[in-house]
Amino acid sequence: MSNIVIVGTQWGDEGKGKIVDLLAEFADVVTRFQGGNNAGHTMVVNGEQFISHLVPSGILQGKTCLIGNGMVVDPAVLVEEMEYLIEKGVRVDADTLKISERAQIIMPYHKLIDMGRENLKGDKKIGTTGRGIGPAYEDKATRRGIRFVDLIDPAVFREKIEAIVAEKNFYLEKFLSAETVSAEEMIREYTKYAERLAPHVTNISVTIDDAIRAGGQVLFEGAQGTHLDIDHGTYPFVTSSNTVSGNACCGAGVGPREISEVIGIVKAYTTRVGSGPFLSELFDETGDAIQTKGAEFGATTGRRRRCGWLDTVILKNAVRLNGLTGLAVTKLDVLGGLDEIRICTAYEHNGQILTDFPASLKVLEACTPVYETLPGWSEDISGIRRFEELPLNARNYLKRIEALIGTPPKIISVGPGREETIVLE
Ligand code: 2SA
Ligand code: GDP
Ligand code: MG
Repeated sequence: MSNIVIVGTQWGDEGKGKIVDLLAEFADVVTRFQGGNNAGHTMVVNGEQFISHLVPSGILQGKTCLIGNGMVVDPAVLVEEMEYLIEKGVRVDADTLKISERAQIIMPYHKLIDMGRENLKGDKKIGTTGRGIGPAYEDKATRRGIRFVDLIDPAVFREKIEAIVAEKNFYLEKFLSAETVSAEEMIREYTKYAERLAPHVTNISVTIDDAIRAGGQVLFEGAQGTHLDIDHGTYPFVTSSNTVSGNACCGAGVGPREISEVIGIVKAYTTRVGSGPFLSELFDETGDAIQTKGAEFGATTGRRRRCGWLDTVILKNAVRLNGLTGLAVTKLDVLGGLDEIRICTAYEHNGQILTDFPASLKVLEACTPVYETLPGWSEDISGIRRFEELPLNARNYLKRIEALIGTPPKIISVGPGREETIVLE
């Protein structure tokens, strides 16, 4: 039995939802540990598509799903997502969905501040999802956040709201010229969520510990990607949480000795949504073709994703930062039909070759990508289920990735469906 962390290696949207749903068959518990409804995780089962923003991607496999303490949760979105899943016939009750009593609550003022700040920044904006993620983590760090344990206690909730509302309104009105909020309206609205969600609120660290002691297997589902990590990503063009595997421990309440495997999800090319550096970005018809064939639109906001070649400088960074034990390479099918495929293997900066990802955005902006070129394949590979049956050039592409970053692919995904998968070993 092993407890596995699954993380994105690039800038998110690598296909974590699909791989978590697939691996959840063998798990007992699936937990998210960071982020909120900025995430959009897609699962396709029997041709039907499900997109989850807060509920872990193990829910379709009927597993116990946990919302970790490291998350920031918009209760309106959670309730809506639960109703959507129930309507689709998925079992969502107090046994299959548990919420950490320590998870932070996203309030209406967090969303208004997020959007207000982005508007003020104009073309310097981060390109956030506008879901209030940054401001909610900010209040957590400055110890003014509201947690689920507070939400479900009416007196505590009222006290916390009344203590903060004047300050939030001052900032919204005077600094952001944004609309303000009403304490009474928030209390009225959030009381409904509290009543709906209270049966699900518990200590999920204990739930995980009980499962592990009973010999069960736990999957830790990362959101966003390694290069959106608040410490290790392309700061300040990052999200406001730690997305790397180490945060699975903090964000779910387990010790590091419980983790035995870390799988990095690698999209066979690179995408990014929002602003920020992206060295191997394509601005030509090849980029457009990948964007169209890969249907690269944000699963939360619908924004068009920027597309480019695979970049092994960032992948090597992800291997080290997450301690990856294996890869799941997704969307290999999307590269079919290209004459040539390029891999960015290093960056050139003022005549020097860099193979470690630089921290300075100024340095990154002055870098140019160094590429190697491999021959492509023309076959449709979406029906292939065995590695040996892949076209030679597709196999060579995968072998080259392994050689460049030193970590083996364990799963190859050739389509969005759960079954469109090649499992190695
Ligand atoms: P935020 O909202 O504060 O977390 O935004 C900060 C940056 O993090 C990026 N970010 C994402 N990048 C890729 N995928 C994400 N989820 C959605 C998806 C995105 C969407 O699954 O497609 O629908 O637009 C995600 N969430 C946050 C964000 O673009 C900013 O660059
Ligand atoms: P996540 O945030 O990492 O879970 O990824 P998203 O769900 O935001 O985006 C991945 C998109 O690619 C979704 O629309 C998936 O259905 C789709 N997808 C996943 N794996 C594959 C694959 O191997 N091939 C193709 N063509 N699509 C895939
Ligand atoms: Mg996504």
